[in-house]
Formats: sequence, structure tokens, C-alpha cells
Amino acid sequence: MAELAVDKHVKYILAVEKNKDSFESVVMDHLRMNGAYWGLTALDLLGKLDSVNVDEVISWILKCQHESGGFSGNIGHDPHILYTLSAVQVLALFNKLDVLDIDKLDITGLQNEDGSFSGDMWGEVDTRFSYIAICCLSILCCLDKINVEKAVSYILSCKNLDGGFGCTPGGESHAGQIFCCVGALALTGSLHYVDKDLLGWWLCERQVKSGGLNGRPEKLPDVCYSWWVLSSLIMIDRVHWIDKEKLVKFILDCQDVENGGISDRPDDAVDVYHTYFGVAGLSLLNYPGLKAIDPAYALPVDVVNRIFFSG
Ligand code: GRG
Repeated sequence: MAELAVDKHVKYILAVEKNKDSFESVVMDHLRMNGAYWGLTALDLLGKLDSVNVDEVISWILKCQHESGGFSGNIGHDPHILYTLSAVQVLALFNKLDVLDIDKLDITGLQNEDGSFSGDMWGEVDTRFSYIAICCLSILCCLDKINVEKAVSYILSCKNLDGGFGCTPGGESHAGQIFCCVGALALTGSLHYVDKDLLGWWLCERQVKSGGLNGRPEKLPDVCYSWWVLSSLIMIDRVHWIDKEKLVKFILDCQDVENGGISDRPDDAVDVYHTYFGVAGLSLLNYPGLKAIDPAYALPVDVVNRIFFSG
């Protein structure tokens, strides 16, 4: 079996960040905050976060914060909760959460009467936003700023008969939304509401012949589901139901071993998103030499421990 091309992947991630005119940098310009979280967390899991200029990153992140408190994907763009979580996660990676004015972050104001969360002032509702709100506030140790009971009850209203979860009540089960709902339930101590055997069955049915995982029935496998499916299986204690060795091989087969980076499927073009989720998936599979990642916070375990156990 191929090995993880650590040095090549580090070089690839650093090059995407440096080369602002490349195709990938241009198409990702409006969601650079997410890109920063993917790239920097991957570097940390690979043990190379020290290759980055911390002050430059922090000063750029702060320039992306708006008067409303929310963060945008890049300077000059509109704020959205999707970017606020990435900003908080990157600050956590660098142990710089203290630069945040927590009272200014208006996450409470995004909670609706039924317990759901909107992503921004325009009001779209999605269980992704419930997870993000809960994850941000949990990292910042202020979950009491929202109505957790109502948030949990909204998430449970998105549970389907197949054991999975969708974006809104009645929405089709999808592995990405399942990660969000299971993650939010884990972070609020509410996993007892999940039928673990039923959901575990649905999740392990996502593994296809090649060893890769898809996001819902009849779809193609994609490296990113190594994160969405695997982290959910770990949180509900059913990860032993998939063939881990075949999944490791699938992820390693998606590497560009010459130029670095990981793609969605073997022989496709690489990008930072799949590189991160490939590395994160391997970390969940205890691949040698990688730092461990927390399945609910989607941050390295040592970062999570620093937040909660060393003040
Ligand atoms: C901190 C890890 C982390 C996440 C933050 C934004 C978010 C919270 C979660 C997103 C969860 C999600 C919905 C992931 C799925 C992404 C994806 C590959 C969508 C593609 O959907 P389709 O329908 O693809 O295009 P399929 O694979 O179903 O054909």
C-alpha cells in the first residue's frame, strides 16, 4: 500500500496559500476563511503548523470581522456563521482565542423561536448552522448564551426514519448533515436521543467496493466522507462496523504523490478541502505519525485539551 506523502502535502498546502493567482486560490477567494481552517488544521495534524506566520494570519482574521460581530470568508465580503466557526477554530489552533471579543459575536441573535439557527441576517436555516453555533459557543465556553434545549429539540425534529438527519425537518438524510446533528448532540451531552444501531447501520452502508465512503445511497465515494461518516461513527461508538484498512487504502489512492494534495477520488484534481478531509480521516483511523483529531470539535485533540484543561 502507498504511504502518506507528508512532505509533499505540506508543500502543496503552503504553495496554495502563497500563490494567490493560482486557479484554486482565485475560486476560493470568497471562502478563504474556510480554506485557512482546512489548510492550517491539516498542517497541524501533519505536525507542521510552525511553518506559518501566526501574526499575519491573526491580523487577517481580525480584518474579516464585521461590526455585527460575524466573520466573512475574506476581507470585503459579507459575514456568515460558516466563516465565524472557521475563524474561531483557527484562533484556537494558534492558542489566540483571547483576541476575540466574545460579547460582540452575535450567535445568540441567530437562534430562531423553534430552536433552529439562521446562517446570517438573510435567515436561511440549516442543521449545519445549529452545529456551528453550538461548536463555536462550546469552544468559547459560553453555551449558556443560547437555548440549548430548544436547539436540541430542533435537531431531533430533523431525524428521519432511517436513523439519519437532514438539513431541515423532512430533509433527506445526508452524511454531512448527520455529522452536524450528531456533533451538536455530542457537544450538548444529548447523544442518548440517537438510535445508535440504526444510524450506525445507515452510516456503514456508505462504504462501497473501493473502500471509499459515499454521502448517501447510490452516490459516488468521496474522500471528504471519510470525515463526515467516520467522525459520526466514532461519536456513536460504531466505527468498528466499517473496513478501516480498505478506507485507508482508498484515501491513500487519492493522493497526488508527485505534487502533493488529495482529491475526491483516485486520479482527480487535488484541492485543499479534500486534502484536509483526507488527512483528518486518516487521523481518525489512527494512521501512524498524525496527530489525533477530535471527532466533534474537528480540531486536534491537544488543541481541545488546551481549551478545556489548561485555561
Ligand atoms: C468544522 C468540519 C467542520 C464543519 C463545519 C459546514 C459544516 C460545519 C458542515 C458541512 C456538512 C456537509 C453538508 C457536508 C457535505 C459536503 C458535500 C460534499 C456536499 C455535496 O453534496 P452533493 O449532493 O454530493 O453534491 P453527493 O456526494 O451527495 O453526490
